[in-house]
Amino acid sequence: MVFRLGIGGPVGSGKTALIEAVIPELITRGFTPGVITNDIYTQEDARHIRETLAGILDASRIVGVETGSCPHTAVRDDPTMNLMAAAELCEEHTNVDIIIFESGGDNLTLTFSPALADLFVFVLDTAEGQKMPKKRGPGITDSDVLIINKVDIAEYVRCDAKQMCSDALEVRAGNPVIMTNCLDGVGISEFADLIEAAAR
Ligand SMILES: Nc1nc2c(ncn2[C@@H]2O[C@H](COP(=O)(O)OP(=O)(O)O)[C@@H](O)[C@H]2O)c(=O)[nH]1
Ligand SMILES: [Mg+2]
Repeated sequence: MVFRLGIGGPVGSGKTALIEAVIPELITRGFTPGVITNDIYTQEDARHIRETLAGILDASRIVGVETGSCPHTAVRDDPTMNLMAAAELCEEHTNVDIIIFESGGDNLTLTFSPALADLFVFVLDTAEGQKMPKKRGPGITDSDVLIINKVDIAEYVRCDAKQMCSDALEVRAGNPVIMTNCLDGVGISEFADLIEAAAR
């Protein structure tokens, strides 16, 4: 059984960086991951992950899907392209036990089809503004895990990250919020704990 993780969130919030940070941690914990990225016109994120994780994750385990359409379509409305990419990945690498899907960057309304993801992770960052959790949207209220990334730069963008976190917790009915710095690894083992708990 392959566990599937869907990572969505606004453009630039740090979805790719989160994947690059958590994969080595998942490998250390005994997982054999694969990654599928969604970009509208390119495979830029797949290329970035291959480069960052060179020597850690084999390039053939990182697949770029060019959706050619709005990210919602490819991961929520009709996930066929992603389901096919996952099937091919698992055929080529029969030992893959966890697949991380990165959606194309989008606004607050993105969600993953339950046909595609077992665990839905939504990524915000402090530079988008402290106000974001108050604006709600299904990623913020209903995701299984909400990440508030770029805690390292909060002070420079006049964002009170702790307040942002408590505003988020208030609308999430007890579901977790993790504060991260994906470039330095802050919060990543906490994130891996939640993945491990859900996957096993
Ligand atoms: N300072 C800081 N920059 C970050 C962090 N995470 C990602 N970034 C940077 O933010 C930019 C966008 O990140 P990326 O992962 O490509 O975002 P995506 O569009 O959501 O996949 C890149 O320049 C990253 O290096 C973080 O925790 N702190
Ligand atoms: Mg990305």
